[in-house]
Amino acid sequence: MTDTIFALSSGAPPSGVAVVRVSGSGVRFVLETTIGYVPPPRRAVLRSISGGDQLIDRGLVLFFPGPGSFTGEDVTEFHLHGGRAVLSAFLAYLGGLPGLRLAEAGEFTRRAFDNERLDLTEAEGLADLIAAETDAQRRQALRLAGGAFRQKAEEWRRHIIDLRAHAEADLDFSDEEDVPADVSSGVLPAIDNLRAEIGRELAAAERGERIRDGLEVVVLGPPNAGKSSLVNALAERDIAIVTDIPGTTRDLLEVRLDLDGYAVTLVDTAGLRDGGDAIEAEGMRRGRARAADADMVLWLDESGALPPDEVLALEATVLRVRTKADLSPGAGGGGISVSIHDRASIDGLLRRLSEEAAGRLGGEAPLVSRVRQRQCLERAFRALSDAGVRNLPTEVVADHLRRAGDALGRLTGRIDVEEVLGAIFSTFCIGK
Ligand SMILES: Nc1nc2c(ncn2[C@@H]2O[C@H](COP(=O)(O)OP(=O)(O)OP(=O)(O)O)[C@@H](O)[C@H]2O)c(=O)[nH]1
Ligand SMILES: [Mg+2]
Repeated sequence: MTDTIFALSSGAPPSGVAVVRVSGSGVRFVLETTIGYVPPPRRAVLRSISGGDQLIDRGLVLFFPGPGSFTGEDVTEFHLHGGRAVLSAFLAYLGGLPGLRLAEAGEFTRRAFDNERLDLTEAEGLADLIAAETDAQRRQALRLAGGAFRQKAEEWRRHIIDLRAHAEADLDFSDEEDVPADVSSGVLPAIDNLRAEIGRELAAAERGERIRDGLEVVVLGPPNAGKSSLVNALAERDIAIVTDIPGTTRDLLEVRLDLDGYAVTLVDTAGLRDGGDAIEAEGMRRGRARAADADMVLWLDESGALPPDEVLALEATVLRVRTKADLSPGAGGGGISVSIHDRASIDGLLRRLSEEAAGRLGGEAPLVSRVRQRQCLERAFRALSDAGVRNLPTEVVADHLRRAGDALGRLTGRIDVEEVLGAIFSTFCIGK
């Protein structure tokens, strides 16, 4: 028998209402001691809630009997007033009951997973849904949490098991005359089809990961070009220090933007120039390193000059921006002209960035949104590629198919080592 766990599942107090969730075999006992009886399943009851001999609060209480609950165990929810004293009294009381302890991060979801109420991709979807900051992230997470990826992965895995059975039948009966010698002739095209289908999901994976993690846009340019001023203007927050002294910014500064539902991380950097002191040089090194992995670089320059070769050589899309347009209106130079004193020019640049984000991340949401998921699919893809090679001995084909199936089993978490699961669930918040 496992411990009965409890936690505050709603946000930090004070709040109007706070939800304390309890899961495990001790739930009925908790209900008996706090409200005097076990309420009917899934019906909210308004009750005085006491801890020992003192009244703690009055609130709604719900009981979800296992196995049809979120965790698969008996679960109860107390909807209390979200005051600090209310919560600390109630949590202290629960912690003093025999067999009860505070839940660890992600432990409710972990129990749901262990009891097969959800698979690993759905658990990841739930974590993403809680972390989602933008609409595209929310939609993607909801799809994952709803089982879209699990269903696909299970369908693929069943198909692979089926193909393996065919290949192995071929193996078992190859001596028997009444089974045709080319049993596997239907297997190879089926392997190729499956491989192509998984390949299509892999091709969309980078987009899926970007929706989740956000596009990286790094702001580069000479010192004093107005990089920090522009970052502040785009974010409409005073994040970076701005002075007329060249070399003001040294550390990388990040700000998250929500551009029409797409998450973007905007990074301010130290101005690029020859020389500068050791601190500035380190700042430039960090800026260059960040730009090397960026999706987009905004090259800022007062004159609208072309970026240097090192910037043009970056993999990122480089967008030229002429800054301080108010100082030399109508001046030439390529790229987009902006001035922090002209809101319309800032909004124009934001629109341009939104278009770029929508162009890269728009369309139907991909199934893959995490490196872990992509790696599992890649393993399955490689194993299917190996299995699809012509003229292989049947037992070799069967073994490659087994590897492909195992990779999908790891994706959904049905096959895995404890430490991987531990690492994933520990990233959840407490109370989830
Ligand atoms: N008139 C005008 N001044 C600007 C504009 N943008 C920035 N400035 C000024 O230009 C100076 C430098 O701005 P910063 O934003 O600190 O420039 P930076 O590129 O971050 O500089 P470093 O961090 O030193 O590399 C400050 O005095 C700003 O007030 C603008 O659009 N118009
Ligand atoms: Mg700066």
